[in-house]
Amino acid sequence: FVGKSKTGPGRMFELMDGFLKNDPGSLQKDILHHVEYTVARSRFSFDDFEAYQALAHSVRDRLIERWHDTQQHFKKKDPKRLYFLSLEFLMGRSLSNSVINLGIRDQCAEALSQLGFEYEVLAEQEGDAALGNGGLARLSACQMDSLATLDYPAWGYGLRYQYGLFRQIILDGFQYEQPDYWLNFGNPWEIERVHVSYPVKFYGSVTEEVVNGKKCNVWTPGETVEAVAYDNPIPGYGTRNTINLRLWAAKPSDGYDIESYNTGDYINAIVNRQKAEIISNVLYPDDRSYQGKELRLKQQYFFVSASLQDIIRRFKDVHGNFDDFPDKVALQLNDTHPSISIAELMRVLLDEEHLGWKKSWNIVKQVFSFTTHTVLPQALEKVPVDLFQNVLPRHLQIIYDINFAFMEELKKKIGQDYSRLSRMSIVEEGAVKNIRVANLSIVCSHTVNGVSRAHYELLKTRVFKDFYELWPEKFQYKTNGVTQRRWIVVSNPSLCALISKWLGTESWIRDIDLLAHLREYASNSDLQQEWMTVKKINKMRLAEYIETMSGVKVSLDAMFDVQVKRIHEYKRQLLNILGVIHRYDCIKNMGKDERKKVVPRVCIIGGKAPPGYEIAKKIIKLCHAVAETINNDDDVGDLLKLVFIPDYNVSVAELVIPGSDLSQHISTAGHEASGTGSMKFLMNGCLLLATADGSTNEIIEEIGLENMFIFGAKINEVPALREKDSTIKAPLQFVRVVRMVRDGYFGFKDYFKSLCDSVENGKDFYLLGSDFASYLEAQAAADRAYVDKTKWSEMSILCTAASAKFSSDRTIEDYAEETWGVQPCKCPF
Ligand code: 9GP
Repeated sequence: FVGKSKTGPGRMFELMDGFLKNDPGSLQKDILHHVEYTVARSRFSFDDFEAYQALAHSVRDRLIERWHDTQQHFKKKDPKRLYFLSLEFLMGRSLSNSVINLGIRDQCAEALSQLGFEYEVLAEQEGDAALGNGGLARLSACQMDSLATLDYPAWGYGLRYQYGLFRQIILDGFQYEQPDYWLNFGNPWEIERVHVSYPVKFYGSVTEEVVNGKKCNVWTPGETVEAVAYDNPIPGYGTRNTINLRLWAAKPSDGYDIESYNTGDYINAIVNRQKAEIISNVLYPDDRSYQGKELRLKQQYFFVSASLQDIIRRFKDVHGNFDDFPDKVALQLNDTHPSISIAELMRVLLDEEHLGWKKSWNIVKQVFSFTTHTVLPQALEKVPVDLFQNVLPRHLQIIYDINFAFMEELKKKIGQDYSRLSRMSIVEEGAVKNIRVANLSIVCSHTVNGVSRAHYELLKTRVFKDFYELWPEKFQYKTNGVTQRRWIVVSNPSLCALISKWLGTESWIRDIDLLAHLREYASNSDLQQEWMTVKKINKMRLAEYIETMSGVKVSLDAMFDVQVKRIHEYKRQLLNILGVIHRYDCIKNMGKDERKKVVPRVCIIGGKAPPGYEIAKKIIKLCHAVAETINNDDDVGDLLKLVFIPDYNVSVAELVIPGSDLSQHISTAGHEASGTGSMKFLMNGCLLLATADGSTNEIIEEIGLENMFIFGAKINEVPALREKDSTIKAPLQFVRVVRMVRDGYFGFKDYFKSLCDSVENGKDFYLLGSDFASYLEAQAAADRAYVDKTKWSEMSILCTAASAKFSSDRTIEDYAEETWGVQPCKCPF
């Protein structure tokens, strides 16, 4: 104990009345305590939101206890720790996940019901923590859950953006972006650590000086910003282990800058200091490209500099020198966003710890592992050298030195192959000189991971071919996974109960391989019936939501066919909409008898378009325009509905996914690195209509082609198809539906012209035309399967059974063993 207390630890514990108890009575007491003293409302009068806040604080108290015990245990054992560096985490809501992982959901519900509140209603009060764009960010959140559950000694580090991903508002079918000031009503899930803060420096100049008889590069920075820690406890399921997600917020530095005050302009001096906070203000809402943005570079450096200072401080608390650093520290680079940490660690070891180049480099190359999440060359970050020079002059020097050593080594291996040398160089020459951040990450990491087998193949043969040929041993892949805690237990409680009933255990929630035993009952008619009842309950929830959001009433007998994800041309929401137009066109041209055979569909699309991505925004508008026509056509009625779900986010996904019958993952083959949405749908017994892209190839192996609807060109066929003019191969149906849009059948003729142009006249880069016929065939196969209810329910059960491989628990175990070299460290309480 620090401080002057004469009270021993045992007595302290007694005074605290031991650990907090989890029975409904104790929870109730705590809730009321927080109503009165934290929320500061009278315990005789508080509303749903206040009750949510009090409940959240009661749960948080329990998280903090476990967090303390876990950190204490890690400190005592001093295991090798994993530090997961990511600029994005899409955590969603914390309450629902925390009460499940702590095992106190039912107790909370009972405690609340005696107070006159409903747990579900309170859970809805929480806004999403949306500190990320899409797949990469949600994957980080799933992986944190698995790291905690599997007892790994891990920490996450990121940025505490004031504004999360924008809110999507739809007006007249057009997307508008509104800021998501998610902290407006406070955030009970974080703990501000005012005493954990580090100075982060920018700009300035570097001079060569002699320090202690040695030549050194001395960086005199021009700006200092303070990074303050906000801790977010992440509880594991079925374990006391609770790990930390530390997010940094920028605050003006305390340092007294006499000069600016001396100018006499006190107000402006203060205003300028306040500008420091801009760094952690806003998340970049586009995962396609971040090239050349000063603020983006500052965000990246800000969070890695603070994180490394924190990591090194923790290490030095126990270790006298850096010899053991690689045995105690694994640094995971989640994409290239944190890769500047390589240069920063080098700088600290060289300039602050004075270890010399050889020793510093030897440490650096042992600690970093890098995972890339894209196949799109335009998404590989580049930073203009001029920008680097201005913002981080010392880091640029270090990167040049690393590159020089690398180029020398490479020349020895490959000789004077200048074209290859220039492709592999960390510095890109040209009119604008750039730092290629991916090259830096590969050169300096011991391992480079892809996120699915197909992605790995593309990395090897296309994206990083030169590097693979040089260092094949560096390249690995870890197929992505998602956490069953969030994506079944929290989001689909009825299915969770049903699975546990049939497996006779809840152990699958931690030991996902058990889920495969569902296969044994897939043809059991009792299970099938119960399974479909659960599906119906979830469809009812979703139908109610759709009606509230869009006013469209949908029939529960219809197949709910869903595509929810970021809107991108390569994800091909346009193919989906053109398919819906085709279906509509067919129905309109059918006779009465034929119509009787039509399988009714509710087509659901949701997702945000990056604000500056014109074509993506037009796709959203087209979806609304088509929906307007179809949904108001009495001639079609319940046979077809099209709805767009606005502001798609994690909590909306929790509602949509369990209520889906069919889901679409239809990217042009070779464009989706992995895809994780498909895994969530699969877990929830939803059939997949997909291209053989990303992880889908591995899903096929688990469930079999006969239980999916696979269509379209294969990855290796795409380049050749692109060579040809794809419109020549486009079938008549395709030409016809594009013409309907072009001719203004759905209005907005001029507005949609460029959208139509993007898939015709030899410009169909994403091959909608050449895949259209097989897409329609796959859709027809899904219709046929849906009619046979027994078959469909069996396939649905098989989907869930086949999803075991796609748990993030498996991904994390693979990373721990093959990449990070970390072991579980279980808190003994
Ligand atoms: O686009 C990929 C997606 O395929 C993958 O599943 C996900 C997680 O690895 O990362 C996505 N990438 C991004 O979100 C940004 O590049």
